[in-house]
Amino acid sequence: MLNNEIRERMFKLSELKSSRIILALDKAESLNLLNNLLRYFVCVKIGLPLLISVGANTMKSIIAKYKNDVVFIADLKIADIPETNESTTKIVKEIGFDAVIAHTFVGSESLKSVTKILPVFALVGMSHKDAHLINSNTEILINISISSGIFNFVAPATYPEIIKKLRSKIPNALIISPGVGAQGAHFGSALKAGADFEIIGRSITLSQNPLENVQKILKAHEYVLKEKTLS
Ligand code: BMP
Repeated sequence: MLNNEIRERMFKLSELKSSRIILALDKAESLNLLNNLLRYFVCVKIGLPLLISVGANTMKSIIAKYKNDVVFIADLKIADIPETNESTTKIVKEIGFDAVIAHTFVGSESLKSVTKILPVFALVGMSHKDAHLINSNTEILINISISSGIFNFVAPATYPEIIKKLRSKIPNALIISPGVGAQGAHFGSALKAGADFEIIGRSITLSQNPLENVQKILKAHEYVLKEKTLS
């Protein structure tokens, strides 16, 4: 899938499902959510702990089973020399993933070796407390992404100023954002700041009643999106 194809596919699924949720799956125990709640998610972001615990072959069959209903993003935060990045991305594509998340600080050549194989979401900020180094260099990281031909980004809901900066610098960027729910930012706050989708893990995966929580999140999103169209 090409960069603009993934964007189109995500917005099409979003409209079809009336959802702005990307489910973050990091543990094998949460895989049952794919059977039960997939109709509410636009993408499923598979984390490294899940991928290495189930292995490439199992992941391949999981993706094959659900690939028509959702976009699969490999959250490997790839960050290596161009040749190794290329080898990793080829395997990620072979498993069946539609896109991959990569670090930007490694530079343009490393990123280009990923993006020639799969659409990339470039990490230009992180959501945790001591993300100072990366978060104080977002401007440089955004420029590295642009020079690598990448306009899809991961930016943190816990630092909405980064999302705002990104949106004003690249009005047509595709922005996905973690940090809502378990990490403290309110549901809908990343959308309000300018993100297109919110990445949500534990608020759904650890919930006693995941469906109820998904519905709460969808309501919060609906409210924010309505306010945005009115303003
Ligand atoms: P949760 O909603 O449970 O906090 O999950 C957030 C997900 O997003 C996790 O899979 C985490 O690895 C990822 N993530 C993040 O939390 N912050 C970042 O800056 C980048 C991420 O990929």
